[in-house]
Amino acid sequence: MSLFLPVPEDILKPKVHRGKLNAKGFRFAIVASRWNDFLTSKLVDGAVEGLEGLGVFMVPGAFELPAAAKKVAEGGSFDAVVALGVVIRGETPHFDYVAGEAAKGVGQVSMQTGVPVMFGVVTANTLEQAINRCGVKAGNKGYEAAMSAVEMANLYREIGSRGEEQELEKKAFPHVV
Ligand code: INI
Repeated sequence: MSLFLPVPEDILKPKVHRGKLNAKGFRFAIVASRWNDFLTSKLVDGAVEGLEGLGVFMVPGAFELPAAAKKVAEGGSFDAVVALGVVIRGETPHFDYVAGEAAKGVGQVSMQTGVPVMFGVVTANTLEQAINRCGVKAGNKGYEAAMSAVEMANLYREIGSRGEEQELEKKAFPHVV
């Protein structure tokens, strides 16, 4: 005879939280660079397609994206920020500094502000690679970043409301929690 009670299978399964892809009711900001504008504008078009409640903020180059994203995130008016730009490798190490700072900075802003900031910057070795990632052969990285922003905004809302639920549980059942 088994000493163990049968446990319903679904109790053992962890609940997987995945942000919905529904942009309704959220506000999104796009920060985009003017460098390589003929391509960056395609990323902005792609992102705009997937978002609502939009504010678009232009900066000179990808290097300036993190600072502008931080200002926007700290303003408290937006649920997520999408940073868009195109950096193409040239003959000098300049690419590495610009692309590196943009990537690192965007990540830092996300962590520091608690507002999800997407990295929708195309970093390409050639002009052809960049063109393909701005809506030609390899998708539109602006649209993809926008979808990630929608997913993260939904997920953050869910995580936040789970925290509130737990606070209520603690108040209602202090002897249990
Ligand atoms: N900015 C870009 O967004 N893409 C590039 O390809 C680029 N290149 O090649 O130089 C670029 N440079 C400008 C940089 O982002 C800053 O705006 C500038 O250095 C002033 O801080």
